[in-house]
Amino acid sequence: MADIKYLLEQKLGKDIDKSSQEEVFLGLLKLTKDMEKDRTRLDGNKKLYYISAEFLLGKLLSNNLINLGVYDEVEAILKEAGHSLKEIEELENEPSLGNGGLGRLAACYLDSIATLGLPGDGVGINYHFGLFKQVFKNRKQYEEKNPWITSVSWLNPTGDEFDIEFGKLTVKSILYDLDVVGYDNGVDKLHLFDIKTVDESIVKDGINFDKKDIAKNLTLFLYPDDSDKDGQLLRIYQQYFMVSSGAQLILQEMDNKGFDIRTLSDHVVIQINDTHPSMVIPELIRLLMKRGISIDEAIEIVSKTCAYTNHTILAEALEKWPISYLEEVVPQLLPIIEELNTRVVKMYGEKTAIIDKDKKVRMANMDIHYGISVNGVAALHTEILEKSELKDFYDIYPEKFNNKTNGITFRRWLMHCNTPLANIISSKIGDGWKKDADELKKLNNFIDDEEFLKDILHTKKRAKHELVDYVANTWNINLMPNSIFDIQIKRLHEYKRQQMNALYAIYKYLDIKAGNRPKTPITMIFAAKAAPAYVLAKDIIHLLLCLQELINKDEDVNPYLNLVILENYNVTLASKLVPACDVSEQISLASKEASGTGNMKFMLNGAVTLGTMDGANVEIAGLVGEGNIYIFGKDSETVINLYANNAYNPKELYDEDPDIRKWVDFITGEELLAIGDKVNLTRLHDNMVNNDYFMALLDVKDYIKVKEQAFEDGCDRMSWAKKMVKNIAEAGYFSADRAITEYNRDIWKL
Ligand code: 26Q
Repeated sequence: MADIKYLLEQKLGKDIDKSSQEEVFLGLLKLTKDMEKDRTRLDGNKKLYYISAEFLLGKLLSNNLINLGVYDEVEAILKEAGHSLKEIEELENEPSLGNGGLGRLAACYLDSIATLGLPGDGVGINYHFGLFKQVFKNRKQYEEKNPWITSVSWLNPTGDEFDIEFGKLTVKSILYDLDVVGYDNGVDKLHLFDIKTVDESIVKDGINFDKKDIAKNLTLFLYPDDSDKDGQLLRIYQQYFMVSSGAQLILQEMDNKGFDIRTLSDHVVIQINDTHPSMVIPELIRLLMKRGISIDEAIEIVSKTCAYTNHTILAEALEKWPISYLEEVVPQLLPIIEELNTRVVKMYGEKTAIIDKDKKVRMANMDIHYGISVNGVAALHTEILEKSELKDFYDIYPEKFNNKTNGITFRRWLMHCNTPLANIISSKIGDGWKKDADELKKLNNFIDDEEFLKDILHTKKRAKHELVDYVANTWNINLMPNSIFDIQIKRLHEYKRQQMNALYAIYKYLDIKAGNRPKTPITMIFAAKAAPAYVLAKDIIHLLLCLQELINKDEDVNPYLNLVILENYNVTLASKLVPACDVSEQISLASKEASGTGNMKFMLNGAVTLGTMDGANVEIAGLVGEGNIYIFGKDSETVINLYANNAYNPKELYDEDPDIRKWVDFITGEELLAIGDKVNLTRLHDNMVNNDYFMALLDVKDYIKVKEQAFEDGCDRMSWAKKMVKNIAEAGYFSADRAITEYNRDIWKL
């Protein structure tokens, strides 16, 4: 203890109690980086490179202190000096280098790879501005730039540089490394590439900038809006920049270790996180050929090295780039991609071609033909890939397909975000679960232990109070700590159906107005960012903000029902919301959510899922059993058939069911029009009645019925506490450690 205090004061150049919060933060950051340097660099004969356009890291200070095993000690030292580690943590900018699930998954996986002691580094892009900062003005979303890099930060310059050639220009990529410290283990690295000529001053109002000036904008933003051609070209520039830098780094490391590049697949495995890094395949082939290897051999070597994870079955998210775009940005790859395509077509015909009849390059097709593995991210998702979306490929390569149900790191999503809960769990079953999550099953022995149940309820209440205080201090909104907390937090997308949840709010508002008061008050919490160009998603945000105003201001209703949509959802906010949740909303249209990982975070923190049989919800249901989850809605088979037969008609439901009509029409009724914007509300209303592509009206009645049941059950706290414990006890399966162990066993073989 004295040691850390001494070292920290050395960094500060003065006593801790004489230092400001900012000074203590910087001192801790430097000290943590020193401690990480002392950890063993994880290494071995074979190494994994996890390439991803996104790593949604979240703040790192506390996470790193936990993994170094010094969090409690540091907290105590600071406390003694009159400082609070919790407050100091807040000073760190969140690196929001991801959009959502896929990016956060990559961050959780880095944590587990290091924790399991595997040699495996991340490869990505050092965006200067992470996912936009969301601001609400006049009940609408606006976007602002979201800088995170400060003069002293987690980034370590390495001095490594690589030339990256595009059709029209050449840039020098420079490499920064972040240490990824495993829990009670060594360190891996996250390699983030940048260029020196990036110019932050080209950002005009909001997040607008000149998309054509590649030398100035290449690493400026995470995924700029790609709804136009310039945005799409910039995306291709970013992708190639990442994979060419990564491929050169990989070959350099091979050389440095004295390995013959012909033996690449013995020493390297590359996990391609969705199709954003897929150009690594032709790029590696090109680089091997430059070193004198024949094209046949180069293709064979690379095909044994790469593996592909699919994260979505939504058609619009499957990347297809016009050949002409690739010609413009990376002409050197075209002959290789064409050759790869020719070989595929010769062997298997046009059905699984890489270049389709519209002259677009299908990135996923390239990954599947020229990789060792294809995995989905939940059992149902993988089944749908095999049976329908990727059936033609499954018929050719059944042995390549495998499932890897997603997982989350329990260090961040329990030990850090909900330390009191982690402590009472350890008080019952010891702390073996921190390294072996399966041990949480031991909690099954305490489902009837009244004292334990009371402790669990007490912890939940405490978490709610903390959240209520935070919301009051940050936004001046007062929530009811004694209510049931019903939470839906995730990207705003029609398939996730926040709009269906809004229909519940309308139903409940009207029901309370009619005199039916819920036994226990209900707090509905949302948080979600909408893609800047996604009109309907922004309309749904507008609806929620209007409902927030209507409901919270109505004195007949607000003692029984509150609704808020919190601004700027990110990892930091999620860590405050997850511990406080009673009912976890996982209500995507069945077959559309590949897995979900928020569902796992909530479950681990003792929330009960209200969800459809979609993604990993299916596996949660299987683990906790019927009485411990609330399932509603049509199943994936039914939904897939409705699409196949074009048999869904929302207008019919709207016309024939007076309840549905009443709720939907409320969106453009006088109460909401008095608050909101007619254009947005009308457009949304029209879409729900005449389009409703993700079938909210199909499931809404069952949803409301089952949700009401959940809220009623929630009033009996002791029987609810048993459900909470069952959920925590079965959450071990969703540890990222389990997922990574499977990746290694089946694919990487490190
Ligand atoms: C593609 C083309 C053009 C522009 C953007 C994109 C694009 C960008 C981001 C496509 C997809 C993404 C992100 C997808 C994603 O986050 N998927 C989520 O992955 C999680 C981790 O596996 C799953 O749990 C979620 O179910 C899935 O939605």
